Amino acid sequence: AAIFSKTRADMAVNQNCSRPYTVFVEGNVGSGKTTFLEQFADCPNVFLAKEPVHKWQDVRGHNFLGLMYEDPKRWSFAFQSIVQRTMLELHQARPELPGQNIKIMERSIYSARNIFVENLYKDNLMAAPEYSVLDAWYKWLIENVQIESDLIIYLRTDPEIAYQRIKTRNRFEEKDVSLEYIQHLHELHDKWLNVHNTDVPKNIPVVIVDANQSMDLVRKQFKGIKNLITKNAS
Ligand code: DCP
Repeated sequence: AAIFSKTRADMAVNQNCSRPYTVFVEGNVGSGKTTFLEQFADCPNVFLAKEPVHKWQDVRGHNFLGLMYEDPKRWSFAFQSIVQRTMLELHQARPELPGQNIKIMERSIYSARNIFVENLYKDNLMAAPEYSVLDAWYKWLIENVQIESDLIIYLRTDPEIAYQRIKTRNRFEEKDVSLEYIQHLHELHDKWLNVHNTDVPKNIPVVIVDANQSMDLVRKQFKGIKNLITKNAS
């Protein structure tokens, strides 16, 4: 299948049947993660753990996503603290219905740390002391909390395409996001999942999907992935 530019998915056998086969969907802002997850909405054996962007937009009446984009130097630490906690909640969430032997998560605590926190720090939008606090929490969490993972699906887009999609969908908080910001996020995703594939989580297979095409064509590719996930989970 030409869509898999790199796959070690054959290794992705579910070692432990007492927990769901767990997939993280990763990719730049605007890469199509939400569309990908929608493909599984009607699958009775899939538990979807969607990223709670709406929660970040209303934390006791405060829109932390908006604050982060308006003034990242002031608010990115607070925002990423919230994200790290909500990602942990998603990692701990258990399937809600009997028979759900697959869990598909939008992003993970790994991308929050290795992509977004890293990028904010590198771009001087987060101060070194704040970065070290988040990093200390992150390290403690991944060492002391069991974070289940079996497969990563990387929806890979050219940054220009992700940027165009962000402009088209017109999420209010993202109105001033620059192409440069999206390029930086792209480089970090690639460094993490495409080029080196080192760092955490170790030994997890990565399937890379070319998510540059129109959403209709990308949807067709999803069918192959869906079969792969179902096969691995059974
Ligand atoms: N975000 C962030 N830091 C994180 C996670 C997300 O700054 N640790 C921001 C980036 C986006 C918004 O939150 O403005 C949502 O990001 P995602 O890329 O996770 O979700 P999308 O809805 O943009 O994904 P897609 O377009 O692929 O469906």
